[in-house]
Parts: sequence; structure tokens; C-alpha cells
Amino acid sequence: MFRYLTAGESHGPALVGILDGLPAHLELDAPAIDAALRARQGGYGRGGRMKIETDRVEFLAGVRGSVTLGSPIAVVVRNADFENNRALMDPLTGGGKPLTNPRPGHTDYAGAMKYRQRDLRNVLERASARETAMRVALGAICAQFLEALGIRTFAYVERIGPVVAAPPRDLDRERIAASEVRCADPEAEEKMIAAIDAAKAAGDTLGGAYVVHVTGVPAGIGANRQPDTRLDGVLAGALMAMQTVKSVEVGAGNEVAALPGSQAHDIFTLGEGGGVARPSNRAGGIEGGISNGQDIVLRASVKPIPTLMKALPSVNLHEGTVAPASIVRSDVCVVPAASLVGEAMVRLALTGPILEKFGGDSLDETRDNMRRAVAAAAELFEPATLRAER
Ligand code: EPS
Repeated sequence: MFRYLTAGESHGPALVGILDGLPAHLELDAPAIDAALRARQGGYGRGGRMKIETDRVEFLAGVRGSVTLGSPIAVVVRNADFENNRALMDPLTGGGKPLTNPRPGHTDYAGAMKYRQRDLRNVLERASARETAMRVALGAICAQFLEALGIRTFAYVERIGPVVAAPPRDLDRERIAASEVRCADPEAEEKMIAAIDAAKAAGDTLGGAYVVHVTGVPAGIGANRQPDTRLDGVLAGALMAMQTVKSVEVGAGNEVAALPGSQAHDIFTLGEGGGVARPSNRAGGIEGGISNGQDIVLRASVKPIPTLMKALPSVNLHEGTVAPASIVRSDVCVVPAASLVGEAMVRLALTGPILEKFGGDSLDETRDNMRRAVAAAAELFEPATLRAER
């Protein structure tokens, strides 16, 4: 079984992660993992923390000579900001003045109730999106496994606040990666940047939406055996399990609720080289909880960051008085960064079902199994096979 775990407080010494169940003999490109971490730190609308950190992955276990051993992979990303917060956050001696005014929309209040914490810092340290740096590191390792099987993920921003980009005609990865808001539409990009500037000037924050697009997933990943084996549930659950995400759509998503069946589904036609073709992909590559061989397309909508510089109304829980919400250093807009965390979550969430389908304790074994399974599936309805059966 493939699984992963992360630990780490935002201003503690480090973020740590364990990936268990990746096959042996995967050659890892550590600079590419660091590049993914650097990309997550970027994007227009980020705050002061990103100037302090230069995230880099350190391997502690599971890898020798940059090649996976099949044993659990353990990694660390250090928090440079720990040095500025040692008195507050040292695991053995840390402490300080409590934070008392919960931010509406943040974990502060619900977490305080859950863990019986009178200091909201004890909640916000783990709730902080700083933790997503480790998800991106682990996701970047999975990306290298998936790419070895011909599966690629890609994320781009579709909306920031009220500004919506035109649907991209092709996935121009370089253009999107070069965009400060990870948006393919230059006109929308300009408006998005202006919207972030306006929100910042007003002491406000902005949410938005992003798309994660996956190519190369063969048909037959995921299962309709049980509710928790369905691929759409697994992937949507992974995206919902992000700090900012409030809704997830698969393919055309919410749009199909308004369409009649005659327009909502992707018809079958005969493919030119044999087999079937699908002229559209409203299902987003998943039917009945199983991948159908088309690209997998997922959209996540993201709330605005709950820390506003013009603080929202709240209360002081210690004094029982009305008081503005706590202001801690934060960002104005994290949608571009969130799109990369979403991409990492999809990479992590896809790896398990891929390994469940093809198995393998070494990369070659997984690859051979996949090749055989894909070839057998392609032959299943070949006219020649059908003739032989008759
Ligand atoms: C973030 C790290 C955090 C915030 C932000 C994202 O660091 P700090 O709290 O030290 O500024 O910048 O997190 C939030 C906005 C949040 O509400 O948690 C990161 O690494 O992405």
C-alpha cells in the first residue's frame, strides 16, 4: 500500500515527510524537486515569509546515489524562519504571549475548541499553509514516478477574484510557468495582477480557481468496488484536503447540472486507427469512478486568505470583549501557489491507485505490468480479436 505522512509547524524547526511504498530503482532528480518548491514560493500576491525561506529538500532515508531503494523515503525541508522564532517555537522551551482573537475563516476557533487550546498559536502553527511545502516536495517525488510511466500533471490558474481567464487553447506549459499568476491568458493576467494590487491596497484578500490537468493516465485506474476506491472521490478528496479549497469539480463539473443528458455526455465514435474516439471530454476523464483513458481534468475553487490586514470583526476569547481578528503576517492571494499544491495533491493521490492497478516493487516491474495491461486492453475490442472469437 502506498501512503504518505507529513509533520511540521509553520515556525518550528522543519517540515518532515515520509513516502512509503514507491518502487525501487526510480532515479530521482533532486534539483527538480527544489524547483517545484521554488515555484510554490512564487506567484504574485505572496507576503513576507517567502522572502525569508529558500525551500530545499534534504533526503534522510530511502534513497542511495539518487536512486530509490524501495524502503520508506524520508525528507526534511527546514524552516529558516525558526531562527527568528526560537523563543516562541522551540519544541522543548518555546512559549510566549497567547493569541486570543480568532480569524473568521481560519482554523483558529474550531481548532481551539477541538484541542482545548487557550493560545490560538498552538492551532495556527499546524493549520498554516506553510505545511504545503512538504506536500509539494512529496508530490514532486511522485511526479518523477508518474512521469516514468508517461503520466504528466499540469496546473494553471483560471480565476482570481472576479477575473476569469479564457479557456486555454493548448497547454502552453512554458507560458503558464512564466506567468506571475500561472495564467495562460495575457489579458486576464494583467487584470488579475491589478485585482491583487487593489485588494492589497484595501487591506483585503482574494480567492479564485485553478485547474489540474493530467495526461497519460490509462483506462482502468480506480475502481467502482467501494465508495472509497472511486478515482473521482480519491482525487476530489485530495484537493478538498487543502487549507484553502472550498469546492472541487471533475471535468465540466457544475455545468452539467444545467445541461440535458443529450448534451452532458461524451459520445462514442469509431477512431481512425481502430478502437473508439470521444470528441469531447466533459466527464474529465473519469466515468463510474474509473479512468477512461481521456485526460483527467479537475478544478478547485479557493477561498480568500482569512488573515486580512484590515482585520475582520472578532472577539477576544480571554477577555470576552469584541475585538478585531488577530493580524499575523500573511499573503494577499495564494491562488497561483495553491494551484501547484493542488497539482502535488493530485500526484500523491494518483500514485496509490496506479500502484494498486499495476503493482511492482521495482520501477521496471511496474512499467512492464503497465505496458502489458495497456496492450491487452487495446486488443480487447480489436476487430481481429472479435473475428477470432466468432
Ligand atoms: C505560507 C506560510 C505562512 C503564510 C501563508 C502561507 O507563513 P507565515 O505565517 O510565517 O507568514 O505566509 O499562510 C497563510 C496565509 C495561512 O493562513 O496559513 C506558505 O508557506 O505557503
